[in-house]
Amino acid sequence: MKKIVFVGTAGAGKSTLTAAFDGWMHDNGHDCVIMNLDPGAEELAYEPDIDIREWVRLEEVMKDYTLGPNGAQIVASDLLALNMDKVLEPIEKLDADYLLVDTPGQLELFAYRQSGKVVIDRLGTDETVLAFVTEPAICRSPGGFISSSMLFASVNFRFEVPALNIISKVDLIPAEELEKILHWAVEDMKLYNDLVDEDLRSAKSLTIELFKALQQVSAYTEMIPISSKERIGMEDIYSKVQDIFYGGEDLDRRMS
Ligand SMILES: Nc1nc2c(ncn2[C@@H]2O[C@H](COP(=O)(O)OP(=O)(O)OP(=O)(O)O)[C@@H](O)[C@H]2O)c(=O)[nH]1
Ligand SMILES: [Mg+2]
Repeated sequence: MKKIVFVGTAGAGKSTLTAAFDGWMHDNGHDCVIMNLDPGAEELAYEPDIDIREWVRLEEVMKDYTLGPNGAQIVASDLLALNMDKVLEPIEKLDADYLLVDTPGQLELFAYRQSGKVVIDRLGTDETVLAFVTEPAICRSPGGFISSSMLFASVNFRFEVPALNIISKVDLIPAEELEKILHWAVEDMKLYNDLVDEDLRSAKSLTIELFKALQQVSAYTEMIPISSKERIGMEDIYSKVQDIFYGGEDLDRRMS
């Protein structure tokens, strides 16, 4: 079973995309199941086949450890790592080609504490692709784009599995603005010129140095524009995932 793990900044649209992509997969005859790894999720737009909340719930962690929401997020993140055996056990019984994994909003907890690393290692690095989700509110300015690219590079560095760079909620921005962002991702000199023109005051020289560092490690990579609301870009995600796992050959065609 191949795994697609949706990670990204808080509120970027990971859960909504998990639901929309699941819907698209089923409508197009592809087989997939969903795992929710967010212990704090209140309402989800999908029905998870495996749900961390059966073992760890943020509200209960707050009560049991007498913690506020932030402290409880940290404990919940560590409990997630400790409960991975139980969470992964049901996967064996699920018969599907793809597992979609929705992760908690606190990217820094998931990515930099133990939990994310344990999850990815246990899912199997050879069978896993990361779907990094950012949104226009974060990356619509050149400086914001650099920050988002840093996060993308950092998640890549941490997990060492192939990653897609997804920009969500594109229904919220005009087409020409989206074009500009997508251009930055593949033409770094365009990004550089817009960065130089941006009014960043004292942060400018730092941002330019970061731009260069990211350029050196080839962190600027093509972005996949999607809107879960309007179901745009789902096929693009699927075909990129196919490219990664099968060199572009469609699994369903391969099996038939
Ligand atoms: N316009 C628009 N809104 C979206 C889209 N995707 C998600 N949203 C909205 O963005 C908000 C956050 O979406 P979620 O899917 O909960 O984001 P998340 O990344 O799972 O959030 P956390 O798990 O809390 O970090 C919700 O209000 C969604 O309705 C989209 O494609 N278009
Ligand atoms: Mg979510």
